[in-house]
Amino acid sequence: NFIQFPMLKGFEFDTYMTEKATLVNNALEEAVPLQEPLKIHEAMRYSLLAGGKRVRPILCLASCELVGGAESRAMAMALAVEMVHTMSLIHDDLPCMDNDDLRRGKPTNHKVYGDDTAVLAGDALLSLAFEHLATRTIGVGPDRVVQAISELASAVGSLGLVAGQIVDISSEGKQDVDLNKLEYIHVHKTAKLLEAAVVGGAVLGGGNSDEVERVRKYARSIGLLFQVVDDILDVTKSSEELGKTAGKDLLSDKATYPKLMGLDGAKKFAGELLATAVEELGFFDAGRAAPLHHLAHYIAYRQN
Ligand code: GRG
Repeated sequence: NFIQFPMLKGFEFDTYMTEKATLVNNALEEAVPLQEPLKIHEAMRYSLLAGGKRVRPILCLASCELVGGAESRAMAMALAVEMVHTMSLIHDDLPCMDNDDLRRGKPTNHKVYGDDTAVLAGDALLSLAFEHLATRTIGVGPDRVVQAISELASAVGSLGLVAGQIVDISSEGKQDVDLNKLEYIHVHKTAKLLEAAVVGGAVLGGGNSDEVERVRKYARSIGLLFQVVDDILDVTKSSEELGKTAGKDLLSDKATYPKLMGLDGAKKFAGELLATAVEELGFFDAGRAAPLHHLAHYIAYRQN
């Protein structure tokens, strides 16, 4: 890596991630205090504070700093994005969606609090995300705050996450999912929110329109990269586990990148997406771009 990308040298990425995640975790804890009605706030906090890599909020803060903004300007946006992400996971796990029992290593929200409370906890987090962004953003003019709110709203709605989810659900068990449809699902379910995080960070950090469009392209690439790598890991983990229990990729007939392009094809595509993301960062100061550069590599080379 360092030979291919010398600009990755001399930056303590692990320390950076730990410090930013701690900052985000403390701020989330404060943003959703335990208060009456206890049940709903407990359920919201249960999923929001259950760990998670905090990739989206860290991307948001890194993007703000890339364009020269103080991190505090994008903190409310970073938290809002994580609230939206968490609510989408709570709803995704419900029996009427994916019906999952475990999330972030713990029983899912509805398993602990019941379906009714889990739906409401998701709704409340979605609403709080926008309230928090609108009322807790500091040091930024109203035009930029409105722009950030609008980015997040469009990433979530019927042309964003919800679009990805409905097309995904409608495709279940069907054999007609080609590369175009697979890309549509992933761009909407995953890349849109990453895009809102990165673009929102740049907008609140004071970025000009050229800078904002550059980071948008970066985010679109790493958003899709995230999913392509997820699909690759499913296959590679499955083959490691073969002989014990076959991984889900081998058992399900769900379309994935390795299934549609072959494992080598999927790896090549991941490499191209990483290269596109890195190219966009080439237009910024290398030192300031180091965190986003490392984040792209982290997404490309993660092992889980
Ligand atoms: C957003 C209004 C609204 C409704 C939700 C259920 C739904 C519509 C959308 C599903 C979205 C979904 C579950 C997308 C998958 C996203 C994804 C890649 C999750 C894993 O993200 P990580 O690895 O997880 O960052 P952690 O736990 O580390 O945060």
